[in-house]
Amino acid sequence: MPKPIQLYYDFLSPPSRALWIALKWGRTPFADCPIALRKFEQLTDEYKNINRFQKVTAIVDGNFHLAETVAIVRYLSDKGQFSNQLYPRSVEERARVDEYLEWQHLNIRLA
Ligand SMILES: N[C@@H](CCC(=O)N[C@@H](CS)C(=O)NCC(=O)O)C(=O)O
Repeated sequence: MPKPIQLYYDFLSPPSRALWIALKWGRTPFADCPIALRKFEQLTDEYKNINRFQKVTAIVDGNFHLAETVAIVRYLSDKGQFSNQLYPRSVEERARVDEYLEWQHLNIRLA
């Protein structure tokens, strides 16, 4: 059985919360790796080796490190490790979800 991904997150972070809930809901196995933003744990050298941008969310999958929540969703989906109900396989349905994922950066997150 492959080693589960490690998920670096903080519940203070909306994208982290969304991904954590999606993985639980979709029954994607992952190892919990909380990073306390209030303690500035994202700024340690140790975490910089996990995510060079020093933000949550990030994952480690074997030797592969990836940041940016939306990129993580697409990566896990391509690997068959993300719920097809949340991120569909059909080109049109996926495009509709992608439309929202691109829209939310400037219209929900920024504010
Ligand atoms: N677009 C990124 C946003 C990353 C981001 O801005 N994370 C914030 C929390 S929501 C963070 O880690 N802030 C800590 C810092 O800037 O030091 C994603 O979706 O993962």
